[in-house]
Amino acid sequence: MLSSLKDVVKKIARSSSVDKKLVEEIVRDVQRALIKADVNVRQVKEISDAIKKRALSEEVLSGLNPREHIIKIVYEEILRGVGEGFDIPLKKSKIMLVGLQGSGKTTTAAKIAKYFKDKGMKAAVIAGDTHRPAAYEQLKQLAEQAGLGFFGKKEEKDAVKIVKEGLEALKDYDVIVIDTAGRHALEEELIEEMKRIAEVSKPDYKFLVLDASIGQLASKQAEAFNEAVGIDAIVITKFDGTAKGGGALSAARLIGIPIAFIGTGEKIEDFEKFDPAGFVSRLLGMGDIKALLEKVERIVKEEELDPEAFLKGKFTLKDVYKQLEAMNKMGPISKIFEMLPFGFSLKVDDEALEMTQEKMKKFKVIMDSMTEEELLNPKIIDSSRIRRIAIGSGTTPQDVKELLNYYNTMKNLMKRLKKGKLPIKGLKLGL
Ligand SMILES: Nc1nc2c(ncn2[C@@H]2O[C@H](COP(=O)(O)OP(=O)(O)O)[C@@H](O)[C@H]2O)c(=O)[nH]1
Ligand SMILES: [Mg+2]
Repeated sequence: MLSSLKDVVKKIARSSSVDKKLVEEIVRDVQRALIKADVNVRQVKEISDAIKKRALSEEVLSGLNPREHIIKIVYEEILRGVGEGFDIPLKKSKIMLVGLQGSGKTTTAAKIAKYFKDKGMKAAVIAGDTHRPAAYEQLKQLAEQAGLGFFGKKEEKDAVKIVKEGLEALKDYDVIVIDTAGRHALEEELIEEMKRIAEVSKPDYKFLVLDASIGQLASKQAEAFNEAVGIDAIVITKFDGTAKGGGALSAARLIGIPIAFIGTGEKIEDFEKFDPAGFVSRLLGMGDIKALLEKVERIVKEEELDPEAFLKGKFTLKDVYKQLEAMNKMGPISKIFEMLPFGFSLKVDDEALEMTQEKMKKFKVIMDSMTEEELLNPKIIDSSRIRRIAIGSGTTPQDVKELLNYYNTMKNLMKRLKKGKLPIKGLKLGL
């Protein structure tokens, strides 16, 4: 869902220049993507207006190029439009789930308990849905499968009684998640039952389980449940199967209720804590860009490595030297490329590019034996120079040739990047 946002970021990254026309195009693309994802229209306008205004007026932060600057703005404004996360502390607690029938409560009950179990806590579930005949079996199976504590009574019709007994029976557990019955609509009988279960269980948290596929309707549902019983956080389910997931996200934001978790599939492990920043980065296909940018920034400071020169075709053995220094900190060149966004991963399986610590040291020693002229213009290094350099550095001519081979392979790679034969034309390292 919202996959077209990735294309927006790609478009920015591949653009040769950033101008008003590009900004307007980007704003239109963002609008289209958000509307397709069923985000509330007023919010779409707010987000796109803010992007446009900032992109056209804000000064580019020093250290960023104009493309990075625009991507940063898009990222920040979309993040602002997404609901907040809910940090649930890892301590003894009772969590009651509410929501309409079919929204994913029973599945989510097991998923939440499993989440805490994976953090090393004792977690259990209570089958508080007596409305749906199969609910007991469903939760029991899930609990068994995930190794969770379980309490339920198959024949009992009084949900309040089950919850009361369950809390007593499971009092040694750290986290207890209470599943409840839903209806097709929020009706009086359901509200009554939710209130009574809340009274006897005194939950630390009440989570509303919302099906993402209902899109913007999520906001009405959340409002109604919040009014009826009070909601601490939202769990959005079925995020995997819908193009309308933006609706539930924006609903949470509009109502001001944080999002605790997101369900992304039927299996118990298809579940994640909602982390807005990480979520939006992924939405935009930005990979580990933040980490990479920080790293590059640090290295540029330390080594005075010019990141632009790094990717330029005109590139001497002196740059190789700097690269080796940088690699010491960033890891091998193939890893650096893997960290680039847009799913761009360069298969660097060329043996010439393989770099070990040992080889790195040897290359540096060899370069230390070269003249300034040779470093700046490696073409002049013929076989007699190779012999001289090998002797001077205590290596073999074979070693010197290996370095030159590495240099040529790297130089070609840089040329291809510069010419745009690889899909990150004109990009600085880090974008
Ligand atoms: N694809 C997908 N299906 C889900 C997710 N959560 C629940 N479901 C499915 O939705 C259906 C209803 O879920 P259930 O937990 O029984 O909902 P309840 O009636 O609210 O208890 C079941 O078929 C679940 O497997 C999810 O995150 N993704
Ligand atoms: Mg259920």
